[in-house]
Amino acid sequence: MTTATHAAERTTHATTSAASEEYNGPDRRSPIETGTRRRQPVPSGELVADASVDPFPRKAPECEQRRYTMARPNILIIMVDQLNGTLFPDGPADFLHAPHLKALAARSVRFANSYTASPLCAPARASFMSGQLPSRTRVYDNAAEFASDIPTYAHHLRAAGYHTSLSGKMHFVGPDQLHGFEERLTTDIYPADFGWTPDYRKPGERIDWWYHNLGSVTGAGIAEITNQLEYDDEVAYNATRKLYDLSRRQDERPWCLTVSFTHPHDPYVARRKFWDLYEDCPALDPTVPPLPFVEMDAHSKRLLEACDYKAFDITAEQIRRARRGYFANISYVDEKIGEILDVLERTRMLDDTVILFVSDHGDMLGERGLWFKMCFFDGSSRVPLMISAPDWQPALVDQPVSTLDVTPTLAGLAGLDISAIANWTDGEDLAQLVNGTKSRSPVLMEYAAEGSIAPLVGIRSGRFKLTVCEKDPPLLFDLQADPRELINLADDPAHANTLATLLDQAKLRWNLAAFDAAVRESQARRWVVYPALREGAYYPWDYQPLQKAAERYMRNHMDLNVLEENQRFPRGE
Ligand SMILES: [Ca+2]
Repeated sequence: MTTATHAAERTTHATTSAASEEYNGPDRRSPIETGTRRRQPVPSGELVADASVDPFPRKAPECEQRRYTMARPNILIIMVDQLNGTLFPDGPADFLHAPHLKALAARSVRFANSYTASPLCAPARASFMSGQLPSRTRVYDNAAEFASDIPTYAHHLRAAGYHTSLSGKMHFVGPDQLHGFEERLTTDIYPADFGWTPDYRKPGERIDWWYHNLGSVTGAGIAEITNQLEYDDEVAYNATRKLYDLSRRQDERPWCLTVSFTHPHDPYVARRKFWDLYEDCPALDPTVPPLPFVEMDAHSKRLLEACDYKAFDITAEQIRRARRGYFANISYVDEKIGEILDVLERTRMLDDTVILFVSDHGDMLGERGLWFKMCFFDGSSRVPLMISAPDWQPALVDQPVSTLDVTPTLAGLAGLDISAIANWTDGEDLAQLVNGTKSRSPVLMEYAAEGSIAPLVGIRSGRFKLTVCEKDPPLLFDLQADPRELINLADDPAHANTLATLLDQAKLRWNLAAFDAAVRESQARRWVVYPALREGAYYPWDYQPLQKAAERYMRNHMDLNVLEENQRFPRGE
């Protein structure tokens, strides 16, 4: 057998082991042909993927072959989980040890009043990715399927020629674990199935095996490794590895990398190095002490009951320790973000990259006696949002905005035709706020998951925030006069006009009876399907990241001279 035949056989073998894609041989273009490429217009014609670098080479679809005339920035989305937006009044609060986020804030437009579309993980993320409210995505709760046919920013950008990838958490429920990403570098930290389905047929019933309880508060403290630390260590590593790959790949496409951490989500357990930073922290006590149960609004009472609050006697010291662990985990995530931004800078991509920092929802952190999220109070519903873009001057924007706005805003920054995606999103392009050409419409929120017995909807309009639920009296707060949301103005005759105006807006926007019926039908379907799927053999939808080890490092279907050159960045220095 000749050497050539051996080589051909090995190539055939590699093709087979790669499972799905044709292997076109190592890239034999010279380093000069493949070297410089930042912010180059994409030429028409087929793009050549370097299979030795990109683990998922794909033939360029037709849409990538369009001729782009403008330079398009790369996009790095850094997402965190459960980071309270009130701690980011203008970048990170002074007391937070977050040097990298503070540096990022200094180069960003900071949106001080940014709201999640829904204060719970899966609904928030489906809405964030699609720019659609939960009533439209039908991702009502943490176990509702995100349908594959709903366009996300990953679809929009990919169709326009972007390489799209995700390192970390997105809590997609259902068999589609990509939703427009070409690749995921890690699995998810949360289950992809229907197991966490709430049940509106049994209002007030606690589902003990998966509902939150206050054990996160009583168990706060120090640990060097936890389930969540293991995950985020992996997320950061894969993100930096991906950035190195993006810096040296042969693919001319701009990229959009989403890096999504699970911290500072509870449990409030942190590495000692970060815990120790907050020994003298001035913010360990909540600004609003626990409210007497009888004085709470109906939804807050339900949330406390859902958290089994009677089983816990929470002390002031436990509250301080929980908040300390939470702040420490902000510092942990800040360090990881620093590692990522450092690679971005050293690979010389920093100045051509839009960097967006956001959280899915907040955490009440013991304010008024509440923990976690699941309500529209600012601690739960407000999130940090900062955007650093090559053409945007750093600034602070006070006007309320939404995580729904991310999709149209990214589309605008990437040079897409916004009108082409406008029908697919409930959000608005924030460039209009940044350049002062348009103010934003009132910000909308929805919640229809655990702790609720019927959907809640919210409107933040100017200084006011209204919450409506068919089962509860309305809540109306003046965020300017009463930022802690302690005085419900819904019964105040002096604000009757404001209430009537906002209630009219809610009535125009939502049919709450139909919303409730849709949620109940979705839950009921899953209460049939999920128990059935747990009988007999179980086929998990949890994402299995493909490693393609035969396409990494040194392999004999590669020309090693070319490989060493292509895997180096920068070249020739
Ligand atoms: Ca979350």
